[in-house]
Amino acid sequence: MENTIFSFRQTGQIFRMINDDTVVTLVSHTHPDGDAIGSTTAFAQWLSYTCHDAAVVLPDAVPQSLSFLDTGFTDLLTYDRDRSAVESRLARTDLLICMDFNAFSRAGDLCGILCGMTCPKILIDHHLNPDRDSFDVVISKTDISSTSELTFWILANAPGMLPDLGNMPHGVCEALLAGMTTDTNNFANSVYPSTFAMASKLLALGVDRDGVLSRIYNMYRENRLRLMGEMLTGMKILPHGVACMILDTDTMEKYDFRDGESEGFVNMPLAIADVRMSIFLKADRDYWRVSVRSKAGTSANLCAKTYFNGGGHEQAAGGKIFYSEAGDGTVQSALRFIEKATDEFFSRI
Ligand SMILES: [Mn+2]
Repeated sequence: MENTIFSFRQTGQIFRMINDDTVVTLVSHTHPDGDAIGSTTAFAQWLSYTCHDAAVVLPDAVPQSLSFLDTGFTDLLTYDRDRSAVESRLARTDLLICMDFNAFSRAGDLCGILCGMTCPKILIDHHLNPDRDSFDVVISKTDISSTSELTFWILANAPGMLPDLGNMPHGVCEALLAGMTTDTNNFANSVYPSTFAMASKLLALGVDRDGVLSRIYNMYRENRLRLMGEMLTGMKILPHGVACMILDTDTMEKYDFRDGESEGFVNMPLAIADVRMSIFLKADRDYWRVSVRSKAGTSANLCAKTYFNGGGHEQAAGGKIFYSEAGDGTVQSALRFIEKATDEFFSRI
């Protein structure tokens, strides 16, 4: 039976870099999402299962809504909570595997440490424009649903994996399914034939998809839905079919907002026929965190890259608008900034 759709020539190279006593640390990006946490914990779990010393390090805490992915099977350390543990882990790391981001700058406060590490570094990612020069081995594929899917095909070719994947641990299967599900918005975008093939194989292996879906989508606090209502009520429709929603600190306080609770909000305005692009802003330290989603034919990536100090995928990207760029930190100035930027963007193309 043919069990691998993709086999990367680098897979053998990666596993040859991991000896019995290699200390492997898997790292992902700031504000980790389901794909970041799913892919790193799955890979770490496979390495532990095959008797290696593996741990996951993230710049920020795992949001409550995704905490089910932190099964405790391997260590998961976050730099915002436990700086010294992260620093000592990275200091004794022999091999760094960076997943679901394309450059060290996406690792926030960890960026400096990661850049300074002299051990071999591997990148496994599905974003555009990977910083190849910073890594010894790069597996970068953009026409794939998620890093979790990429990880699935890498593990399918891992030494010791049975041809029918029958020894892929249950926790690995669940984490990969969860990561792919969140990145595709439950099979709504970035879905390829390989994505269904992966899902099909995982189901055949007995993964409880209903359980995974229920843990991802049916475990939110009431506040998330109340906040969603307020965001949709306040949504602005700007010229050129641009929808904009802004979450400021006052509104966060009103709903006792917790990290991860605005996940998916940015997708909702695309349900409106005339909306071509949806932009969601969330207040952060001295900037607005920007999420951009677009319908086919409009490049969220180009818009985020040109105007919001960011980028990502063609239809899903992110970035930052510093309060100083927008004039000040008020909602009104942010809205004016978005209106001006998108007017220029759509007038140019
Ligand atoms: Mn991803």
